[in-house]
Amino acid sequence: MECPRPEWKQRRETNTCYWFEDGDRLPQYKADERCRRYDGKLVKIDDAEECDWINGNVIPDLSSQIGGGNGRSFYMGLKRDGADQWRWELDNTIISWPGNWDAGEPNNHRNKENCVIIYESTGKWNDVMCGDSFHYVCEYQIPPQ
Ligand code: MAN
Ligand code: CA
Repeated sequence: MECPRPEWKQRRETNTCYWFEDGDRLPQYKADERCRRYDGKLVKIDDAEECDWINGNVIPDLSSQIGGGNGRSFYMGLKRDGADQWRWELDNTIISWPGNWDAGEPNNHRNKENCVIIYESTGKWNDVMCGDSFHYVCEYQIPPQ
């Protein structure tokens, strides 16, 4: 099986496909809608290992795929729920590892930051307002044969 589009990157160990969109910048729910169009979801990062893989292979600056994208940020599929816990939209589970937060994050600035971005230059995470527009990373799981 293959990824939904040729430009998606496949992680062979897990048969997961990833795609960074660095054309459009969209609010979080629109970014998720866009991922769904390809039967994907905003990316779920299960553990430190997957995080490293994504930073090394998917996030353009860090993996030097295109470079020159300083200062850009990418949405992932993690959201603060009503009980103030970080929950993955992909499968509605609570995050089960500490995450890759930037220093001082998540700070819930002005009490309005319920979504999460990845900084391109460092791979670190920051909570932001879901209505703000950013690039995004989609994930697609190739079904078992
Ligand atoms: C600063 C920090 C971040 C916050 C943004 C909001 O960069 O306080 O935590 O998310 O501002 O613009
Ligand atoms: Ca923040």
